[in-house]
Amino acid sequence: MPKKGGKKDRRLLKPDWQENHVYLVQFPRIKMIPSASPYCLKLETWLRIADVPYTNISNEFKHWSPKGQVPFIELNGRTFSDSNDIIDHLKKELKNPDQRLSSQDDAYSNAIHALIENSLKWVYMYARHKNNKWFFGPDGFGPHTKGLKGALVKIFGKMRFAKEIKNAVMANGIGNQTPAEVVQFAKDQLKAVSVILGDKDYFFGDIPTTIDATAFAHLAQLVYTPQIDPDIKKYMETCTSNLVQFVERVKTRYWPDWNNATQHLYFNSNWKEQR
Ligand SMILES: N[C@@H](CCC(=O)N[C@@H](CS)C(=O)NCC(=O)O)C(=O)O
Repeated sequence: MPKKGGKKDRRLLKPDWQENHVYLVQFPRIKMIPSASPYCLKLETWLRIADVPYTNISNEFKHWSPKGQVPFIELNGRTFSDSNDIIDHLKKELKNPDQRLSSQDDAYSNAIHALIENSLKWVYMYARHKNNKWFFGPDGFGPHTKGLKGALVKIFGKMRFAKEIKNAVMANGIGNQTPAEVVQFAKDQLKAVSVILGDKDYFFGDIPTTIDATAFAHLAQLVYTPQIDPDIKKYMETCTSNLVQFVERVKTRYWPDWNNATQHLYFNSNWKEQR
């Protein structure tokens, strides 16, 4: 039984765990997109691509990883943090959808990961810094923040997220740019990702790998959550339409429950039964 890594000296949210079953702790669903956290959406999509059995657990805005974030997982009685570290661990211990990639493919995959997760993502982070009203509105976490306790979550959650995003965009430098500069940056980054994908179904051909989960999770934030300027989505539709089609392809194949997840905030992980 795999027991490497992770934290074991921490109270488990799922003490009666099943062996080799992933308990994925993440934000509850919202109406715009199954998760406005690209890291949560990436990890959940990855679990589906790798065909690893998992159960969602809401963090209820109060359960955080030892690093103070979501997502995190519990696996075989231990807690693992950070979506990328979790994926690396699961690839070693459970399933590896990247097995067939050559070492050169791995290197490209790392470079595409950096382009998307360390560069393109600032486009929607900037938008979230300028406008975060929707976070706790009816299409955001609003439905999960009813009653007195909910009102407190709303106030403190909004402050926490606003501060976290402000610190991040300011430290990155994009926070000081004008919307027009960010739109241009978005177009340049999108063009690069679009050229790399080309006319392939997935980044490495016909079969999805980890980078497809990463790309999907971040591109979906651009497609489904508010951006600083409508020009960004228009550009995607007209000049990088292969990326929009890619999002749709991954969504159709791995998120047959997308409508249930968004319209009804369905959190069950029995996605295959909904195909
Ligand atoms: N590098 C981490 C980033 C995770 C992250 O930034 N999570 C955000 C939500 S998108 C979070 O938990 N923020 C709460 C906080 O830091 O206060 C990963 O890949 O999991």
